[in-house]
Amino acid sequence: AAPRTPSDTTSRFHGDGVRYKAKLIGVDPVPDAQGEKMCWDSMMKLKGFEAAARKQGKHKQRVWLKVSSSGLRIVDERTGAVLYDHDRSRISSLTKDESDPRALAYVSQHQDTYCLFYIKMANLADPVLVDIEEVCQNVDQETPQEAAEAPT
Ligand code: I3P
Repeated sequence: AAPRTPSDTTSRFHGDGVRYKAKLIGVDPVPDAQGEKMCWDSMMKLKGFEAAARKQGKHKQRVWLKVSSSGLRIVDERTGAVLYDHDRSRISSLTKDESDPRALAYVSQHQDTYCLFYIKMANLADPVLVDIEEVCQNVDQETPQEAAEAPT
């Protein structure tokens, strides 16, 4: 593990990090690591599925989105089970949903496959976007070697 600096241990992203109440709108395999149109198309497709499911009386899964210095985790609110665990080095794009101030999406890379995660926050998405940017920025700015060499 990388040596710990004082700023790491005092950061609110240390350890379990910050958790946000949210719902999972959907998960969609996408062809690339990023791309405005690609992400938007995927989000609108998932939004369509959400609307169709709601018509059938189904509800979105309630989750916690946890933002920590190691990355993002999506945890089932009811069971506490970790549904997805994304190392910050795997987050390849982050999208603010211009059609919904409470929603956001990000793309996570696994080897040469990519998946978009579309999430509806219980509150405004802006502070969450800022947090994710802060955590993922560290990948580029502080530990590029570590991120590039992380085991798969
Ligand atoms: C609900 C309402 C909520 C929504 C919820 C809907 O419909 O649109 O805003 O939660 O989604 O069921 P209604 O007003 O007819 O009860 P979000 O705002 O968090 O999306 P859900 O059922 O998927 O939780």
